[in-house]
Amino acid sequence: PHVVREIRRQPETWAQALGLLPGVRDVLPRTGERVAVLGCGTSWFMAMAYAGLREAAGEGETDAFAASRFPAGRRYDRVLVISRSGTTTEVLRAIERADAPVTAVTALKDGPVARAAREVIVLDFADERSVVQTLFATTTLMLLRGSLGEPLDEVIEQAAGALDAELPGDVENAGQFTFLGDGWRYGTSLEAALKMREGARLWTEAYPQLEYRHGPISIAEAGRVVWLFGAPAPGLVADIAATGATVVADELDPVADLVRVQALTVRRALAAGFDPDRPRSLTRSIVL
Ligand code: F1P
Repeated sequence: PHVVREIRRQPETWAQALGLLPGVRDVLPRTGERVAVLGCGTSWFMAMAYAGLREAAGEGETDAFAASRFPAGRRYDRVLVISRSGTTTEVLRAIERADAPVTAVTALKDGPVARAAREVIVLDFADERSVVQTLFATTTLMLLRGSLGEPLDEVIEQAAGALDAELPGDVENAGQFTFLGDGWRYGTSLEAALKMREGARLWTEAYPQLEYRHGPISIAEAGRVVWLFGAPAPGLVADIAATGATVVADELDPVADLVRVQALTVRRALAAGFDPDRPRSLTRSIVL
């Protein structure tokens, strides 16, 4: 499958993208600017992760929206849109509503999104043959993390190690997965859950960590997994373990951890006889 190669290419492709930083800094949000970040599906979740990171870094107010839900009339200094295909209709309509300079991050150099935006960052070297997004999404997020000044060498190393990581049998074979993450890690949790749904048709959910005990824990039981992105809140691991569910909690960077979920998704898809490149009912881009 293409997606297997695309997952494996991530660490080197991230390094390549980070090399673009000096040339793209002026079209990315500057310190103090009020920014909206938009996308659909996986691209929306990457937008959420970046928004959380940018605010935590003290760089300025940052709102993430599903492109279809971007309100007209809000004042922003810059709008950043993320679209691998560069053709998604909701993103195009959101650009029409934007009352600020728009920067697009896309794999398609001369597509409709690139033409509608004022500035474009083209990540064509991170484009994918698989419908299921892995490489483009993480490359975008790593570029944006780099723009916030985060040191990322260790994340790249961790991800390279995560490619071939073996997971315990009860995780490999579980019937249901819930991903939990706080702050920007909520975005990576949503993406992990979407990946397993799209790629392996598994029942998955995602919540902010502290929301989990407000209801979602009701379905936890043996044979199901609760996977934590980032350090666990006090008492959370014990509360989950008491249900019989398996807890996954590691010290990995959330993007490196996402690589483990991508690889597991492919293993589960192949074991179930699904084509992980072409999930039923999904298309590469939604053009309305
Ligand atoms: C966004 C997206 C993908 C999803 C599917 C449909 O596409 O929602 O995340 O996997 O392929 O489109 P894009 O705007 O990033 O191309």
